[in-house]
This record gives sequence, structure tokens and C-alpha cells, in this order.
Amino acid sequence: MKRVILQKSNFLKQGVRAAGSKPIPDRSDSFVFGLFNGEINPKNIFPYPSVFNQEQVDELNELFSASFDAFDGTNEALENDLRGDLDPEMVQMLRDFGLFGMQVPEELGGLGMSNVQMARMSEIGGELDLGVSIYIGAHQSIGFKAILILGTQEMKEKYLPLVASGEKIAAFCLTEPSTGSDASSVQTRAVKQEDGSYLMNGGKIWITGGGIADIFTVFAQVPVQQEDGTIKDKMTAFIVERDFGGVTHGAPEKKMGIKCSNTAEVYFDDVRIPAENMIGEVGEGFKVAMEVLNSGRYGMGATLNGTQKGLIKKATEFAANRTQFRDKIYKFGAIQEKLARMHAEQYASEAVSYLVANAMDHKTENYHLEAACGKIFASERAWHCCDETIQVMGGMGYMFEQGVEKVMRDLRIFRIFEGTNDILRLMVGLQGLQYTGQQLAPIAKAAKSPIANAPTLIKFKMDQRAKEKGSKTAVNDLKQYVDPALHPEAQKVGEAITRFEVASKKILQKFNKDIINQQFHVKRIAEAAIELFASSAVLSRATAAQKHPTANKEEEILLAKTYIFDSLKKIHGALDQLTEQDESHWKNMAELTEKMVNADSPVLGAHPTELIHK
Ligand code: MYA
Repeated sequence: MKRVILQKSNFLKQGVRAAGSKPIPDRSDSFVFGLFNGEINPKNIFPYPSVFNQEQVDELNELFSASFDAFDGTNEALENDLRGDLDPEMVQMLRDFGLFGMQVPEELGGLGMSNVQMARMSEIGGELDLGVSIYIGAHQSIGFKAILILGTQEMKEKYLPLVASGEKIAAFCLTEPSTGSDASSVQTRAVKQEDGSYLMNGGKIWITGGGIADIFTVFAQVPVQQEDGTIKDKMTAFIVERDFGGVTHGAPEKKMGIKCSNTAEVYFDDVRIPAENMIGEVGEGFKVAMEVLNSGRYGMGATLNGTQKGLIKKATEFAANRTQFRDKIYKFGAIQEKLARMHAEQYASEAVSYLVANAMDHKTENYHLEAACGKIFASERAWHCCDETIQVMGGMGYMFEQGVEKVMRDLRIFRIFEGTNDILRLMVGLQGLQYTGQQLAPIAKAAKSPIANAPTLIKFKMDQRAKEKGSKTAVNDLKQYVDPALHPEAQKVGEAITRFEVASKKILQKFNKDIINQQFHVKRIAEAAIELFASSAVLSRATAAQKHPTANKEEEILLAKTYIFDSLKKIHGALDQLTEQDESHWKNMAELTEKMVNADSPVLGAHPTELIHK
């Protein structure tokens, strides 16, 4: 039934972003890159985007509600968890609704959704069953994404109808025993044959859908002879069909959560791949992998908005009905602090993920830092939300039947896969610092002839000093976009942006190229960047709501104020740590780790029971 509604729609024909942009640009209108330079790049954040007209809003809401009801009516989340699989009836329901190919163009059998539309639909699985989200999500977020965004027309016509219908499942094969965060270190090999085809050998691990997929995006090293006669391995992406022969898989992995989604090893033994199944060129595999991962990450954030919403509903309902000490527990400050913070964080999470999806729909270059921030942010806020929900519900939250402990198990992987939050923090921090380093390059060059360039250098120094003293800040640049009710918050966020810029430039000047080895610093810089982005997104969203006729204006101001208060503490907390005192603390930690590893044990000292005073 839903399919019919969808096929009538023009609105769902917005298409997806074409991939391919320079990862660290010379100049960018990305908000997060701009932060490192103390700039407010408004393009993809202020004003908060208004994407649809009323008719389109109604259409998306109608589709959302129908899909939500059908999902809720058919799915058995706890059963799926126990069984480690999905009921065929549920799989069929997902197929009937077209949910295996949300972004595939309509003419190729999909729903032709934009990123914003898919983000909205992803909230359903996020709220009702994260296992199902991964079952259909890995398939389209990364499984066949390379075909969708980088494939040739022939590839699209051949494969997309099959995967959009859910008839064939697609899987993304990057990870190997020695290739986790270090994505370029794959060992699987594909050697060119005389007839032009490639012979693939190797194995992949922890592949979502690996045991049920028929179409694989596989990353392998292709040995290429150089001009000097040496052989160099070049990472390359291929579409591999199970039907090519030589593709097998291991048993389903036993894992902590998202149990109804299949995870398995996949092996390639003398798999012959036609040359036309190469995605991009030989040596472009790393770029393909990055493009796919960049474009998939927003989906996680979007999904987890739904998860947080579902948890907040549960926690609020429980707190409103549970009586202890002769009163409903929501009357107590200890519970109010939890509920209000959970909601404010969910508000921020939602504000961030729809900005990312919208930027992607507008074919923004260099959205990848925002996408990484969104993934980190949503996965950590959702984890916090789940933890607090269980705490509010007490013993009840710990019980399987309530479904919250399943959410916690399901959620844990979101901070690990599609790029661990740790590696993504380093990516955000390092690429942002590299960007600002490029902006500083003309100053460094000028400093080589200080007399000839005195005016430039003096202006730069005075500028820096004014920023350090707080007499020149990004406050007015930010305030112009923000509703007066939130000007006090905009003032503080603007000041924090300038503090962040100064701190970034200082550590860059201190470490120069060695910044790449300073993870303790980079992690804190990234933390501040993520929070500045989230707070700015919240300012933008709550401002837009003040102009919307039916928004809960007052509540949105409350949510924004609540979120930004906490966020500023985190920003300043992270920047406060960039001191020599903290550096010596980190040195202690590095030393301690060395000693632990050398001892091969966490226990270096005497056991408390062995302490004898002499
Ligand atoms: S799948 C496996 C996930 N694995 C990863 O995510 C791997 C993480 N590692 C990396 O991303 C990279 O190795 C990092 C780079 C970032 C660490 N975009 O020397 P480099 C350029 C574009 O810094 P490395 C899974 O988990 C860079 O500028 N380009 O690289 C299943 C440089 O370019 P150039 C980038 O140190 C999940 C070059 O690359 C990017 O090796 C299932 C080398 O740079 C970038 N981001 O490390 C999920 N970064 O050479 C299901 C770097 O030109 C989800 N570069 O200077 C389902 C969700 C639900 C959806 C629901 C729908 C319903």
C-alpha cells in the first residue's frame, strides 16, 4: 500500500550527493573546518534549513506514520534478539515498503529519497529495533553505497534494482584481521589476469550481512608494476557477486547486541572478477572506502535520534507513574536532572544530524567532519540516554522484558563501527588543525622575511593578542543569526569559538608537523569542536523554531539553554586541559602504559594484603 503512495510522489525524487571532494580543502564553507579558524561559516547551519513545503511535510509524516505502525505491528524486537534472526514476515514487510532501497532512484526500483528523507525514516528502526536498522542499514548505508554514488550507469542498472527490492543483500567488505581503524592496510589481493579480469584471494572479518549477502563491495590490493620494475600494491574497490564462485562465509558471529543482523567472516578463494566490476580506477580504493563511510555516517546519527526518543518516552512515563517516598519520582531533582538532560541532548543530536543530511543533499563539499561529529555525538548521547533511562527505571530497567537492556547492548557497537569514535575524533582534530595550518602558511612564509613583511606580521600578532584577551571574538558574527532570547548563550558560544581558535593555533605552533603524534591534545581539540558544532546547531534550530507557527517555542528555548549550559562546560573543560600541567599528567599515563605492557599485567605494585609497614 505504502509503495503506491510513494510511487505517486514527485517529492521523493531528490537524489543523493555525487561524491568526490578534496578532504582538506584550501578554503572551505564547512562550519566545522571554519571553527578552527575562528570563523562562522553560515552556509549549512544558519538559518536552520527549511527543506519542505507543507504538502511535503504532510507526505513525509504520513509515510513515517504508516511505516512506523507497520514496523511496530510486525516486528518482535525481543524475539529477534533471542533468535538472532529476522522473521521472514518482517523481511517481507520491509521489502513491501521499499525500505531496502530508500535512496535508489525510482526508475531503478527504489524510493529515490534524499538524505533528509532517509534520515527521518531511519528514526523508526532506531526507536523500535536497532537490530533491524542494521539489517537494512548496513545493506544500503555502505553495502551498495559505492555503486550508488560512484558506480557507472551499467553497474547501477545491473545491481541497484536487485538490492533495492531486497531480493539480494549487499555487504561492505573492508575490515580484516589486521585492518581495523587503519583502513588502508588491507591484505586481500586481486591480481590482474591475462584476459583483463582479476583473481581475488583473501578474507574479511565482522562483515555485516556477510553470511546472507550476494553482492559485495570488496577492497583489495592490486599489485601494479612501476616504471622502475618494482611492484606496488594499490588499494582498489570491486563489486563481487557470490555467484562468481569462490565466495564463502563463516558461521554467524555471537555478539553482544544487534543480534538479528548477520555478522560473519567472508572468504575469497580464487574469485574471478570481470574488469568492469572495478569501482573507480586501480589505486582509488581508499578514496572509495572513505567516500562511502563519510556518506554513511549520518545515517547512524539519524537512527539514534529515534532511539533516544524511544528511551525518553519510556523514562518519562516511568518517572511520571512511579511513587517512592510518597511522591512521583519525577518530582525529585535527581530525576529531573536526568530527564531534562536526556531531552536536551536528544534535541541537539537531532539538530546536528539533520544539518549533516541537508548539507549532503545540497552537494556540499567537505561535509565529512560534520558527518563524523554527528556520528560521535549521537552514539555517545544515545548511550548516555540509555544508561540514564535504566537508572531512572532502576531494577525494572535492568530486566530483559522491558527492552531497555537490549537497547543498551545494541547501542554499544555504535561507538565502535563505521569508524570508532576515537579514530574519528583524531580525524576531526587533525584535519581541522591541518586546515588552519594551511591558513597560517602565508604568515609562516612572511616570517621568513620579517622586515619586508612587517605590516602583515604586526597585524597578525595584534589580531591574535586581541583574540587571546577576548577583545576580538566571534560573538557578533554568531549573534546575528540567533534569536534574542538566546543571545546570552550566543555570546558565550561565540567567545568559546574564539578561545578554541586561539588554542588550536597555539598547539599547532607548538607542535607543528609533530601534531600528528599528539593524540592527547588532538582528542581534546576534537571534543571542543564537536560541542561547538552541537551548540551552534542548537542555537540555529531553536532560533528557527521561534519563527515557526506551531513550534513549542518556549520549550525549545528551554531545551537550547539547557543543552548549551552543559556543552560550554565540556568545551572549556577540554580546552582547560591543554596546559603543561595536563601534559605532564599525559606523560605519566604514557609511562604507566609502557610499564603495564612490559609487565604484561595490570598489577605492578604490592597487593593491599601484602603491605607490611616496617
Ligand atoms: S565498516 C568498517 C569501518 N571502518 C572504518 O570506518 C575505518 C576507519 N578509518 C578511517 O576512516 C581512515 O583509515 C582514517 C584515515 C580516517 C583513520 N574522507 O594519512 P591519512 C584522505 C576523505 O590521514 P589514514 C563497519 O564498521 C586524506 O586527506 N578523504 O589516512 C560496519 C589523505 O588524502 P591525500 C579522507 O591515516 C558498519 C588520505 O586520505 C578522509 O590511513 C556497519 C590519507 O589520509 C575522509 N574521511 O587514516 C554500519 N580521511 O592523500 C551500519 C582521510 O589526498 C550502519 N582522507 O592527502 C547502519 C546505520 C543505520 C542506517 C539506517 C538506515 C535505515
